[in-house]
Amino acid sequence: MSVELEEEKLRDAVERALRRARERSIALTDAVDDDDLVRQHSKLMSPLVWDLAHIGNQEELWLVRDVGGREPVRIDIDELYDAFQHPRASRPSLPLLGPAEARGYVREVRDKVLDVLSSAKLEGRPLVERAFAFGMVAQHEQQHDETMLATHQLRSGTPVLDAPPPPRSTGRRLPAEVIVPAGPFTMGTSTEPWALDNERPAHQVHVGAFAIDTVPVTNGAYQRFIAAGGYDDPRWWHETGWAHRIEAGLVAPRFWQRDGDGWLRTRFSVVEPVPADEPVVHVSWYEADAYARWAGRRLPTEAEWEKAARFDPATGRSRRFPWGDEEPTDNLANLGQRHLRPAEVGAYPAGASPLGVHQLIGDVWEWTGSDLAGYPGFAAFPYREYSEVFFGPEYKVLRGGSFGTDAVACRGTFRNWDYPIRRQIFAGFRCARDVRPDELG
Ligand code: AVJ
Ligand code: FE
Repeated sequence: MSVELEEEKLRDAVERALRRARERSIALTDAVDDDDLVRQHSKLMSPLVWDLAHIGNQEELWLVRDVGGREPVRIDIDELYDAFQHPRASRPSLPLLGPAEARGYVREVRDKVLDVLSSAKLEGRPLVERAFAFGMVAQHEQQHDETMLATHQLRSGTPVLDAPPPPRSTGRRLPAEVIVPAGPFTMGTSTEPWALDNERPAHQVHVGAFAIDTVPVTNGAYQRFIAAGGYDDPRWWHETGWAHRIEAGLVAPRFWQRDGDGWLRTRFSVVEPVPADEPVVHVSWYEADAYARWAGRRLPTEAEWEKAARFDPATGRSRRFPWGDEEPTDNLANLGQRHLRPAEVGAYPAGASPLGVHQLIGDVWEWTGSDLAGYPGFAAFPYREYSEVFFGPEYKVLRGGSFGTDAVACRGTFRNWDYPIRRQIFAGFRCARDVRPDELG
């Protein structure tokens, strides 16, 4: 392929990613009235109208001013939309752009960006190499779209979002777990064009033999933990987790309520029975950790999760995704807010990894046992506040993306993080365990 043609394809891919993100931002903000847009639905979240203008402001900073070298659109509002200046809880009291202003602002920025895209050099400096800055901005918008979806889940009122149900399980019986033999594998990436700084560089990691669940832990399995008194027995809980469980009065995943002997959940304002075969969602790291200990298991480390997802024993290579190097399609993973819930376990056989681990990508974010840290050779790029300032023991890593995550912000190397008490994100988990040498055959 000629260089010109390749570059044209790259510009088209950028434009599609930006347009897809914007369609979603508009759908999520047009779904509610203005009053709802400016209201804070939870102390944990920004008003939706803050997310919208913040998306535009980041796009302006990186693509209009830096890449494009153009005049600022609104230099006066940078401080309002700097996530480090104002904690989420204080954002409703700021003199924010109103709904109409915010919509006008993001439109104006986007018009300039499409113009910048038509002539920007896509090589020469790291920020623009293979359109990195554009990819970063599309991912940023989609990350906030997932955050806005979580805000919708926290919102009370009449239902406003709707989507077709995900595919059902094939019903084929799967083994409970998969054994991953000991040995090195390549973790992270140095070649993925739009990978963020914390996914880099690629490096060899030696991982001991372990077993990992074929599918995420289901609501049905999680209900057995509850029924067995799992929330009342400190033996299963991390010390800090037990203190939190008592203080916060945790008895079940967030959004669940008892219904006789069973459970109901509220999902985007609809109350429905908890489906036994779907991955559990809206649990904290502490709850996941306690469940695993109760089950005689543990959470996988981040390296174990990534090896289960990417390692191909036939070639020794690490793939971009469990199924191979091709971008996700509808039959491979439940991503992109096409369905507003996780799919039953066993619903995506084509998306399994070479070792036979299912639904690693999509459905629910998966808590790992690991703290967020930089890989050996980590270099903050293009700003320390994307990830470096969060490195340390306060944050636990999540992997794999959820039904609310867009494909542009999800791959085998992608890393997410949150505090171990958080439950508003679309997070579940799967378990792992050490294996004895005699199990390796
Ligand atoms: C990587 C999802 C933890 O939402 O705080 C958005 C992504 N960074 N704007 C977050 C992010 C800056 C980030 N997470
Ligand atoms: Fe942001």
